[in-house]
Amino acid sequence: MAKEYEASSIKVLKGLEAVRKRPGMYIGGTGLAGLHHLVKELVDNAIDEAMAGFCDKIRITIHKDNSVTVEDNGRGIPVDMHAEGKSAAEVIFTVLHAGGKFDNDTYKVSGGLHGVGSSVVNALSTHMEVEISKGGKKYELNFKDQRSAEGLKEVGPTSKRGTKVTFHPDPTIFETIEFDYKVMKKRYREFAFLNPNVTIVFRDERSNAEEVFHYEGGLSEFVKYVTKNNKLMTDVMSVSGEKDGVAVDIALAYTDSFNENLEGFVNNIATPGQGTHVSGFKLAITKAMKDYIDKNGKAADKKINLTGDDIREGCTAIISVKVPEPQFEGQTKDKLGNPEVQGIVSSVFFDNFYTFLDENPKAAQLIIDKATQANKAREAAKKARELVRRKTAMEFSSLPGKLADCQSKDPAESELFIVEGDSAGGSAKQGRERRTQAIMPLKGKPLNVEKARLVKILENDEIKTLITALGTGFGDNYNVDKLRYHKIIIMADADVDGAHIATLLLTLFFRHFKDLVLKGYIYIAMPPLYSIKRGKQKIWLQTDKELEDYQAAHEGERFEIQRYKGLGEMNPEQLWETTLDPEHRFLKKVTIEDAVEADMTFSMLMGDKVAPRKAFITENATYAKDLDI
Ligand code: 28G
Repeated sequence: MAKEYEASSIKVLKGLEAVRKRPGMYIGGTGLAGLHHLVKELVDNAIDEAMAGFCDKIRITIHKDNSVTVEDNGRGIPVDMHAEGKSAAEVIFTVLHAGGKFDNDTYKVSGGLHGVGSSVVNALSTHMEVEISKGGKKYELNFKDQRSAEGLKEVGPTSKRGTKVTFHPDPTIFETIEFDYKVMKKRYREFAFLNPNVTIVFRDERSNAEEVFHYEGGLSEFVKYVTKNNKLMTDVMSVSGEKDGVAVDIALAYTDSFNENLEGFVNNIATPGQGTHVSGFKLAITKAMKDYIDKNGKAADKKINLTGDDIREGCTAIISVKVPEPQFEGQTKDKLGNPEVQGIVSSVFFDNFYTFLDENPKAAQLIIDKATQANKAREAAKKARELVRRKTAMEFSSLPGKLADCQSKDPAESELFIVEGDSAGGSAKQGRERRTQAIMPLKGKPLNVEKARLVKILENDEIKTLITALGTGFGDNYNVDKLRYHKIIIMADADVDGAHIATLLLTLFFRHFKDLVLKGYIYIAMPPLYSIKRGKQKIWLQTDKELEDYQAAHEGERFEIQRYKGLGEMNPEQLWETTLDPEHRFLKKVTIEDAVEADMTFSMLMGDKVAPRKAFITENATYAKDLDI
């Protein structure tokens, strides 16, 4: 028996050793995102337990020593004994892929990297402490360097139920073990909105911050939260139903915004790539509105042929489905593929929404009026777009004069710099590497697209030039395969004006070229503040803090400090050295961590309400730098 146990232990450790050798394969990487992934693995398990209906409280605590505890009040991980004298719990923490649950009657959190399980967390931790409360008894199971010397121990009686896991991430594996409270927080709020019966308590003992997420109102409160920076035109309406084992929950409201904002979730996982649940919603809302207008509309309204886009202008909706076996598609596995879900969502939503319209004629008329205005604007935009299209076709042979294009025709190696101001633009044109780098200088501030309808956007010269340069076309005519640069780099000063320009451009990309953001083509240049020359060595420093650290580390040595002022004050060589040269420059890739938050941020930054914008700018003093969309 002892021998057998030993043999199986060796096999097990080999499995975990594989995770330690190539952590990236299991958690995506060893940076901050990988570190956070460990917490996510555990929280996902707790969420699975909540979705199965056995748990209504999840606690997540970051401790002072950067260990993290996740605790749920579910059924507790099974403690029965397996072959070879091991408990089921020990197997879950030591055998790769045995961590997830395979009960067929529950929804699992299982897309892409999800669900690789608790054993991966153990594999990448120096220590791990597990406490299981179950059947009136409390058990402990401790690991050091992935091994449990004593196995599962019963330690006494308890009236509680649940699982509590504390892990200490291995500092030799991770680049950092400093958890980021703000980044982690978002996901927990979202989960609480999606699961109104669950309370999540998130604590950070390093700063004594604590947040309790619990939203009785569920998705309706989610919609209120998402639209808090817009003016609401209707109340929030919500629809819930179930069909063929698929649960559908939708909440929506209309705001005075020109954008639509549909956010899909499948088994609590956000689907920025949308999919069949979102298309089902779109079909149903279009059909319900059209049927309603046919039956009850005013004569004038009946004459207008509204499109789905018209009907969704200003619509904010959260579409959450629970699907037993979700199929995720697309490059980033963030698009729901199950074909049956479209019809299910569509039929659940249609009936309920049609009844709502029937019972709320005032709200119905508001939506009709909004859609009618959108339709008129769209017709006008079509004409403007025709114009742009014809011009674009002509100008392709001669790109706009303001653009200094690169020689390469290969998008993969081509870069477009959008540069604040003519003077920096001029230096950039001289300092660049002509073969692969194109420069487009911006005069003044670009148009605030958040407050303008399409017609106005297409009349704007700067935007026309930009679209022509990008090569993708616009709106219905948009084709990402025609993109001429795979790096589009926003280059603005590190001051308030520069931050504003960067934000305006990001808004344009986020609202009208979201694809480019999702694909990771948009960057922000981050010119350094200082260069240091020490002997033959030259290095660049981004911040005052880095300079202080450098000075402290090289006390008594001779070195030369140069401070770089705004872009406009650099000569072509300096601009090349600091911002253009791929060997030395710092670029920040713009990613959409959280589409819901990003949408809110833009509505707020570019919208009408002054107070939240002021608060945001004060909170994020270096705001373009940290703009987290
Ligand atoms: C605190 C950190 C993260 C968990 C449970 C509960 C059960 C379970 C977890 O079972 C094995 C395989 C398929 C059933 C299930 C307990 C059924 C009955 C569980 C967690 C057993 C896994 N009793 N809670 N795993 N399945 N919480 N929180 O990890 O057949 S993991």
